[in-house]
Amino acid sequence: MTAPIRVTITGAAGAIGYALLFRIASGAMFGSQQPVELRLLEIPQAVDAAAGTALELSDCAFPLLRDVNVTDDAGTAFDGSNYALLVGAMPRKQGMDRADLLSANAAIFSTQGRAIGARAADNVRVLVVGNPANTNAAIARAAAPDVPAERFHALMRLDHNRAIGQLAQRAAVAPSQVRKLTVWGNHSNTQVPDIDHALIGDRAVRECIADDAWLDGPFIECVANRGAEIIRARGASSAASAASAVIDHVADWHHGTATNNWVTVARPSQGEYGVPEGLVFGMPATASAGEWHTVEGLEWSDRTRAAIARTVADLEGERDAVRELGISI
Ligand code: NAX
Repeated sequence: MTAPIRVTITGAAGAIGYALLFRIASGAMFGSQQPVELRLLEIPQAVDAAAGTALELSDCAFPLLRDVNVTDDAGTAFDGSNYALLVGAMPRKQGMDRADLLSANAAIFSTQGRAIGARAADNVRVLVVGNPANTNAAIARAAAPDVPAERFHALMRLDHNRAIGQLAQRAAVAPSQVRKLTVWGNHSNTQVPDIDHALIGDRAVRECIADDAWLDGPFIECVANRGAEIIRARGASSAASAASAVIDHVADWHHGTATNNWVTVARPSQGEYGVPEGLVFGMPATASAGEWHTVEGLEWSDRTRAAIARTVADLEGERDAVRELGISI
């Protein structure tokens, strides 16, 4: 019998949680032979709603789902956790400025980081989804100094998948034909989708889609502002696509990335590409045996280099605002 993998999901009663839980339980994340246990963490006011979702999980009779536990206690939620998916966060409310938002989230992610450090399994891997995701991941990492820093990621796979979707549509090919693209930097509108090394089939994107004006303009604008476009169209933010990106990210972490490809992962910089150490930064990476390796040596165009300087400054601004709260990240 294969031992179950324990997955903790925070914000389990939210929109992304609702789209994510059933896919994890069905085997989409770890495969059709791997049992899972779910630990759902919510704030006290939303525990009943999460418990309702747990009833529905039971009603699906998923063969791989061993156990579901709902709690508002972080220690209980992260106890023995192998994967911690930090989805819940404080949303920006009317009248909140960036400092207010960072401060509210610093409290949440410090608490959860400490609980992960104290209670999670030795092999715990952490993916932060709640915004501002990159800086929240840095905060959680700083609160769990005994967990290796490279185990704390922020979700930028949605940005990556959005870029693939746009290119595949434009070239009229299946998304699986698009490889080796990168979204550098922050999961914000300063992110830098970069297709200069990307391929469609075996041809360079710029050769296959011979329209530099589109690639350097509307394509980048679309990917970087897709979240706002979804909100305008649906009246609600991306949920199923975000959950799908979480599945992709963790599945790659667990099983390894495909050969001859890389994906975008935001993880603490170790100084690669001159990015200041510790910033949780979207970079090209491959995974094998549960470890990620940054793809090094890619060259940047002048345009990409200037855009990357802006996304670095964006993240440094968030980092400095958190430091002003007395939190050392
Ligand atoms: P919802 O507002 O639907 O759900 C959030 C849930 O988190 C709520 O149920 C709330 O009770 C819970 N929560 C809040 N504080 C908590 C805490 N301290 N502990 C446990 N649970 C807590 O938001 P949803 O649409 O699910 O989005 C969740 C987060 O993902 C947001 O911060 C959102 O901005 C972020 N996103 C990040 C994306 C990414 O690519 N990194 C894309 C999608 C999404 O925008």
